[in-house]
Amino acid sequence: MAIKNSELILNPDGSVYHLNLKPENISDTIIFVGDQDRVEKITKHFDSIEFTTQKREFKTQTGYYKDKRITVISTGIGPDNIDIVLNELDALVNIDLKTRKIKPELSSLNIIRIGTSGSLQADIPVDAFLISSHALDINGMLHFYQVEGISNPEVENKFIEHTNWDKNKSRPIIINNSQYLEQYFEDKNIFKGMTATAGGFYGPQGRVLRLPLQDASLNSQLDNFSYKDFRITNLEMETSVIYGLSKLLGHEALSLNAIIANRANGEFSEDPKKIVEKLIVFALERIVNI
Ligand code: R1P
Repeated sequence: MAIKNSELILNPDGSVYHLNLKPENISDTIIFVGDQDRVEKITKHFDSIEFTTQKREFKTQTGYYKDKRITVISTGIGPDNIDIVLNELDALVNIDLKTRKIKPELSSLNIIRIGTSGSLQADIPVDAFLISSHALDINGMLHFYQVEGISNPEVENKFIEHTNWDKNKSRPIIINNSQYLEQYFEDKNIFKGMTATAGGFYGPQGRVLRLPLQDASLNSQLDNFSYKDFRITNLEMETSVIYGLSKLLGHEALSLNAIIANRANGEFSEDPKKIVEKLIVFALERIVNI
């Protein structure tokens, strides 16, 4: 059955509504960044750039780094934007935009997030790199999809018990990364751990300016959660929904974090731009092998 115009919205030129992209504009290997200004910090390393567009916070460039065709796209901040970016990217490869029908053979994208993040653990210092082995969703957007098959109820229940999680908030969901992609980024200097993804920067990450929190102890409960090999290493705002939607749609996803703050000891990187640049160079060198 054809997907209605109101559900899959296309621009007059046939591109998808928010991203302004057509199928030929993207590679199957896609780097996500939050900040639109970070797109060119990546593509400045490319040998050639064949395509550039931007609508709102969604800036996209596609080109070649060595022999690898790579697309870089900025998602802006937060889970709601990831819902738009992942659904529209998936539509570009898995829906025939002319007939508006789902293609009989589905394609899988390789998605690598290069983002910044705050460490929750004293032993994971500022300027470190961290691969999200799992993501802990404390935001709730994913509950609008059928997530039963991708969650980890045993660990989630331990987390709910440990934090005395308020029943008025969405149930936390834990999602695994892509083991397929992780093998390309193995390195003895990179930390690994479970990344918590919050749906906001202040209250949802335990920051108090003028508003009191529903649960002022949540950050310390995140820090000291420990069950089997699981501990929560860092906080940011996209990884769980990138992992969740990628699993549901059949794509591979991995989140690479430059640790620019340490919430455990209050430190902030003296040169966050430098550590992000270092992570970009590292990631590109590994992405060419995928
Ligand atoms: C908040 O300042 C933003 O920074 C982090 C968070 O996930 C959030 O998007 O990542 P990026 O630097 O990749 O945007």
